[in-house]
Amino acid sequence: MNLTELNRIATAMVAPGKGILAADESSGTIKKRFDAIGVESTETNRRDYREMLFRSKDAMSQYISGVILYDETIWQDAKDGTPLVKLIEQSGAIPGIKVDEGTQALPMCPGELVTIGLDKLAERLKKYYERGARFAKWRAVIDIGSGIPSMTAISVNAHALARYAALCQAAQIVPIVEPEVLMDGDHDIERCHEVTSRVLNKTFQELRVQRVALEGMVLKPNMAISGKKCAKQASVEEVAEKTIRMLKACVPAAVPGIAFLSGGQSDEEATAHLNAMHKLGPLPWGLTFSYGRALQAAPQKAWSGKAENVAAGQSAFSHRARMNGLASKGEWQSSLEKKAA
Ligand code: 5MM
Repeated sequence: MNLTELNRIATAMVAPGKGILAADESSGTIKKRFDAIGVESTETNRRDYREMLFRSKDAMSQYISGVILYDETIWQDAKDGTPLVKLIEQSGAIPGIKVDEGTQALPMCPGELVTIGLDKLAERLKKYYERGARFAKWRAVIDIGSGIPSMTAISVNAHALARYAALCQAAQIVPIVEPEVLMDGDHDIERCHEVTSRVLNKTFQELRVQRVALEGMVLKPNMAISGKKCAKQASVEEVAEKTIRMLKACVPAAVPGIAFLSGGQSDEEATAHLNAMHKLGPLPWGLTFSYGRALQAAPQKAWSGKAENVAAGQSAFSHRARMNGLASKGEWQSSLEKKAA
């Protein structure tokens, strides 16, 4: 393992002003997104949509540091025959790959999930590296509810995240470690803060046990935030303050960067929260976005599966990428959104 190189890539993934595009929706998830805009989820439509994003010059060259791909996408070629991975590289961004294989019910723990995909992972990573992937992603899902999460769910998911991360580093691939505590439910921000802290502490404990080099990874956490159905929604300032307090307590400074998931927040909320956190600096790690929905909802709507809307889709994507790029430096203002509208 060349840790200097892993650290160089991890640092580039969280460079100030840039963040990660999570375009790794599995076939089931992208179908849901396409259903919402009335587009059939065929292999060609998925390719055309993602090609539109990766050919968005402004966004990709200025505000996107890396793209997380799904297995299907990493092997696909653009309409003109150029591999999609090459399009990403040519824009200056780093290609990455989702390597988990989704979740399964966790035995003995009703309502809880464990992420799978460790079997033959070393072989798969080798092929992905040869294709150009320089980082990977694995997402663990932790739900908050009555009596959950159990310590069992937190523990087995942290163990799998660390097994995955160690395999990635051995294959010279930077692991994005994503333990997502869902924002579904009516819990308040305090409960999210408490559960996420437990999950992060356990995850870093496992990473250490399994000898993962913290300097060669990126953390992708949720923010400390109110549950979607909670009657009392925390303010932007409170989310920023609690999230930074939580991360400072749980994430070692050796980690080069933290890139948030958006988790169902609105586009503008996700941007405002990241921006507000940068007002609380200096911070010990790079802090940016790795958004899926909060970067793609607008371009999906603008595109709606029509070739004549490609320019509109790209401009919607570039706008969100720019807004989040500014937020990653604490330079975003809501008036910039209004001006663009
Ligand atoms: C883009 O969505 C990713 C894939 O999810 P599925 O495996 O369920 O299709 C997801 O892992 C994503 O990378 C993160 O959760 C962040 O996405 P959001 O939309 O929460 O920012």
